[in-house]
Amino acid sequence: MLEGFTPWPEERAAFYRQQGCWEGYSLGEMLRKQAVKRPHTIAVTAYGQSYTYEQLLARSEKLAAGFQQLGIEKEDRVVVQLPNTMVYVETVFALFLLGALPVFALLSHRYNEISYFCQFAEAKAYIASTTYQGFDYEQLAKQVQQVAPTVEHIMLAGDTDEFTSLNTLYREEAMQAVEVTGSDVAFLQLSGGTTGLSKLIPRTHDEYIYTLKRSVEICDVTADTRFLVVLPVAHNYPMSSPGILGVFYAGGTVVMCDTPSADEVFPLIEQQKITMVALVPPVVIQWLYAAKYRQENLSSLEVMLVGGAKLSVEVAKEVMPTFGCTLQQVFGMAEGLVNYTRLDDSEERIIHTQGKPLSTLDEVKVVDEDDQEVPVNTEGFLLTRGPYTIQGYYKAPEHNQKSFTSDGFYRTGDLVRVDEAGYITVTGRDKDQVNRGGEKIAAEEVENHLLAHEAVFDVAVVAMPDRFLGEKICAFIIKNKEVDKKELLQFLEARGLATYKIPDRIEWLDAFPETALGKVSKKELRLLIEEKVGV
Ligand code: AMP
Ligand code: DBH
Repeated sequence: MLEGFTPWPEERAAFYRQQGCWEGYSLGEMLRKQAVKRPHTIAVTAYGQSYTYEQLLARSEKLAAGFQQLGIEKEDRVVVQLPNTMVYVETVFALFLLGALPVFALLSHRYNEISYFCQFAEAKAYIASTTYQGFDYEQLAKQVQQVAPTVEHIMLAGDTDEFTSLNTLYREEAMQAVEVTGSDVAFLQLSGGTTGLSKLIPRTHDEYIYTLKRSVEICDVTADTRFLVVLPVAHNYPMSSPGILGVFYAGGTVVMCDTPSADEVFPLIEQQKITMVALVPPVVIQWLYAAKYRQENLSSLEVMLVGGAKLSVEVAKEVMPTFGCTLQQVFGMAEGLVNYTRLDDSEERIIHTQGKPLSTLDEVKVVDEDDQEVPVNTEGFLLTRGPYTIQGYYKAPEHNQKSFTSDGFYRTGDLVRVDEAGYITVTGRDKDQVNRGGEKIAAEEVENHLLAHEAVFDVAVVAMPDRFLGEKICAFIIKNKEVDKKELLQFLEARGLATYKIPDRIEWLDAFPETALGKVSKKELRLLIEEKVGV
């Protein structure tokens, strides 16, 4: 078993197997099954290139053979940082077939994050593009290589003199079979994090495939589904709720696009007869606006999933009349629990709630400060346990003590209300995080970087309301010598902090408001900035 993975208690594992949730096969096997069942159906279309299930499997196996020749083996960690492209899909399946574990980095991650993932996961390889949207990942790879001695291989999509080009790795010779079972860890997903750096989340094939199976049923994904992925595909949401993997599970077609911008996406929806999309709230707002002036025929759209951050009731109300499709709210987390409104729910429910758990075996508790359950329809902290919610973060025993109860419930850090029918409304958050349009940022991580600047005496990072993104990052700073905003932001960039973590606003204070216990009152700071921005 993978070191650093918190195993499931025997009894619960046996129960989930007996209930038929865990079926014992891997994501690689899932693709193999589809290649036999529907070899000639198009699995993926990306920028004019399409592969059938049979071709996708063949490409992934060839790449797996190349990885194998380099020495990539079962349980080796491989940091993958690729855009929404065919290569992404092939790479991820090649790793699944080998039982190697992709660590799903985002394109917006920089030196700070990538070097940490490589070091912490003791990655054997790092896979990225050469350049993408103006950023030089080859240069980043060079920097990472200096500080991550376990990284033996750097493979880039594109031409490279310095490193290995992925193009050169597709082998004609068959890969050697590797036994990968359902109980093996499939990959390491990232948590938004609440303290310092992101935690890594180990998910097994069994539990992940179970979420795909249920998501496909709930979202009515079939072999006729044409799913457009516009969000960064490495996120848990577009990957699995139902995401590209759910579509592969059902034998449908994934169409890839690397921007959610309506100007590019609307023509694609029309041409490709897209039936399903998964969006975050800011993108919905942009699309609603674009729908007023754009002329494309979007009538093929049947379902629009929206999740990752709270969708406001006002925006939710406009979706169905504007796009003529069903809105499906999804409230999930890379740690596990995923909730959906159901397609046949009343409009009232679809607009006002974030849905109910995907499985009847999900256990959901809403508790007060003392972990005592509160009555129905009362706000409290959401705890959860179930057939696909992790038992612990990867190699984080101390953090796990805090994030899980002694009987294995995950403390989500979300404030919710649950109604008589089990439908959840997200009402707030009890974690020190900013949710910037679906991207989660741990306040402490940004604070630590700012504290490293000599002019910063103290800092507190809080969420500030934003009409479009829902929340943006505001850093309150007490300085001990002259410094301006521009210098601080450049400082953060030079430290290699991911772009989405750079504060949107800096506010100077002489002292921080304090709680009765003498701690910085972030609540007061949030009120202060709310008043200032007046949203
Ligand atoms: P992570 O743990 O980083 O995968 O982020 C998951 C978190 O995103 C959840 O715990 C919520 O705080 C937030 N989230 C996801 N979907 C929604 C949603 N539909 N409404 C409100 N918050 C959401
Ligand atoms: O925000 C998330 O992490 C998320 C949202 C919706 C998620 O992981 C998911 C669905 O699976």
